[in-house]
Amino acid sequence: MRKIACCILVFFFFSKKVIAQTAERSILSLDGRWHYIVDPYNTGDRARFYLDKQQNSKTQLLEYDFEKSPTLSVPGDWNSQDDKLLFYEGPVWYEKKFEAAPKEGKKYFVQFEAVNYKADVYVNGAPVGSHTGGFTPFEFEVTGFLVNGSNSIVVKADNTRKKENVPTEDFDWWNYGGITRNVMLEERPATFISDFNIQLSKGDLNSATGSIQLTGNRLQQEITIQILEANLQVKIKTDSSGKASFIFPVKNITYWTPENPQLYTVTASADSDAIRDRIGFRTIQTEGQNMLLNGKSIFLRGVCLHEENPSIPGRPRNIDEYRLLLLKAKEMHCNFVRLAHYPHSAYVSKLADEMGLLLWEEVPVYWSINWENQSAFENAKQQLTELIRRDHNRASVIIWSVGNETSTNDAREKFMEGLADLARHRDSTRLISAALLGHFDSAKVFHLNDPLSNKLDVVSFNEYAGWYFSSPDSISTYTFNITTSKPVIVTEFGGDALAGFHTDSATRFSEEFQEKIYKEQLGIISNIDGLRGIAPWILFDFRSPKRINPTYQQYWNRKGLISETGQKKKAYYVLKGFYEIIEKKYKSN
Ligand code: GCB
Repeated sequence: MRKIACCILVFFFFSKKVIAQTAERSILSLDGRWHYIVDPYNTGDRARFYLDKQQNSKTQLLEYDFEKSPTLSVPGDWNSQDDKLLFYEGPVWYEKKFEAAPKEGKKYFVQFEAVNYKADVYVNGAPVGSHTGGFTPFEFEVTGFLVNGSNSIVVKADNTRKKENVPTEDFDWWNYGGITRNVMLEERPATFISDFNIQLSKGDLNSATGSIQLTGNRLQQEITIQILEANLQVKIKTDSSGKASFIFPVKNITYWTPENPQLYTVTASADSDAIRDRIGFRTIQTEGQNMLLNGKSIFLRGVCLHEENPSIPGRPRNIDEYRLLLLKAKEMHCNFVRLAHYPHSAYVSKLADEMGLLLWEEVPVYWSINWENQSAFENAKQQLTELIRRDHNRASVIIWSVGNETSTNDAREKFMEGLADLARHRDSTRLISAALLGHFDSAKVFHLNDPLSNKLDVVSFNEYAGWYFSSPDSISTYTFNITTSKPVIVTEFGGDALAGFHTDSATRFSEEFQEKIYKEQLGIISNIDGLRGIAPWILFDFRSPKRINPTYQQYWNRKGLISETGQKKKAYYVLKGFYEIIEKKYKSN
């Protein structure tokens, strides 16, 4: 197998460029061109496309042929790579050949950073696993399936929207399908480190806590954890299940902050395996209605993001395209980004660690999930678990969000409270929230009566005064009655504007209309008791099949502060000005 140097914390895999060597593992990238067959009638299972047959005689009846089929780039959604597939939803079969030389005593895993929505994976014709959920990483062991020489991998990616899916059938973003993120084949030792997490203990700047898990047949080993630049070394022993938890004192650490995003190289070495990652150390907690980063009060100057940017149609495909998204947030003086409404690429949290941005990460429990359906609940839990496991060492991530704008009812409470419990159980050090739904009453007072708030650390909500309610002129007459003793974040407000459409501020879809919404909203929101941050909707215009106005939208949600071609709208400057003032205020405190 071709060796690519690797520096990995298990389940974090970045582009070849940023990977550094450890002796124990090697990674073969399976990115590149993959053959594809569009299968609108779902023929491939019966016709056994996964056998990847070639035409080898004149008489053979073969009604598919990957080798003669066109190719798509992986990573990448199919919608933006083939005009015919812009609106396509359904199964698409992918195929790629790769060379391997499997070694005795090693284990091999094929890893996907995300496939939207369902993936059935075959290696050399054999099924190796299926995964459901479009935005989180997964892997299958393929040790016994690889052969020396040429191998074939076939993936059936199916983005059919279904009632029992998470998200369900109705959502306000493009249902980009396919193998949207990186694919790799990893060689590991027979006993390997399958999980490792370390961070400062909850509310304690002087101790680090975490755990490590070995998988394989030599489960009891000594592990050395090292943070060389901080002069720290600790030895621990795993138990008969391969697990060890630890807590140890730390000193001389420069704490991670958005202004100084200090990262340390952390290694965990067992006899048989070693991993390495760049990790920042910070605490996050609430105290009454205050939010404290490293014990100091913080205000979140945020913005929402979808995983789309003006440099490329569709999903970003490499780290630089993701960097652009975060750079634009930083330029606007943000210290916080809400990654809506699903887990974004692992590049984003890694970059946010490096660039100094705090993150809100969310699972696609959006609008009206099939709350009574046990398999939907299991799937939501699985997506949340995969996300936390992927990002539990990212200092940038301070909030796990268990969903967005879901109406209250008993089954929904049970479902979402279950997710909040799960997040807390898996990670006691971060805050838990959800973007809740409230309402304005006839006296223009906003109320939030959501029992889920009791399970959350931060009470967050979306409101659209000036867009879905009334017009910008009357926003100043709206008020908020949020009765909570917890910190509050306004996780969405805004309105559509077509970049370049200028007229008066009473005309919908004009930049002036949107600008006025922002000016007025910032006025009323600033009066909310316990307000600790805002994340207006949204940094960039994004594709949505629900936004069909032929003059202004044309399948784009136009609530971006920047257009899909990179043009900044007037409201952008309003928000930027507001953030500059807040930033100065917090610096001088
Ligand atoms: C919302 C949703 C968001 C939509 C936005 C809109 O409340 O959370 O996903 O895109 O409103 O534009 O209506």
